[in-house]
Amino acid sequence: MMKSMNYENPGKRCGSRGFTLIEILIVVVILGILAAIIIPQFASAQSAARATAMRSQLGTVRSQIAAWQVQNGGQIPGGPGGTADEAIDTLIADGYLTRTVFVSPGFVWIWDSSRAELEIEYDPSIDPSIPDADGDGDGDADDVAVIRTW
Ligand SMILES: [Ca+2]
Repeated sequence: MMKSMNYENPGKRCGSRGFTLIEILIVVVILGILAAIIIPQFASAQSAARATAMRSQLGTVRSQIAAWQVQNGGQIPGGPGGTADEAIDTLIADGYLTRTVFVSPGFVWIWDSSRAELEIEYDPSIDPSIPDADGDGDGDADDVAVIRTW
């Protein structure tokens, strides 16, 4: 009697049932589709955040240059003919900045030491992953142009 019942349901185990291969494959495919949707959005948000962070840094350094000039009789931080790094080092030495302001890869400070004007440019030959400065979801020549106007 017992032997005949086992032959009727040879694949059935008592009390537990696992997932079939098809069920597992369906779950894996769904997770893959979700990842393909979500990961590019993270990359886009990261690119936009990188542009926003650099713009914020630029604004901070510019305002501290202006404050330094007010306190130092309109002189040029770093001296006439100095570089952007020399100007920033002067601000750090005098307590206007707490540390060196690092630029994200591809960004380059442009310092006009005759007028104490700090600009920033993006050089795609240094880092071709141009940050999305205009918020349209991609990084291209338009973003390089936008960064130049900051
Ligand atoms: Ca863009």
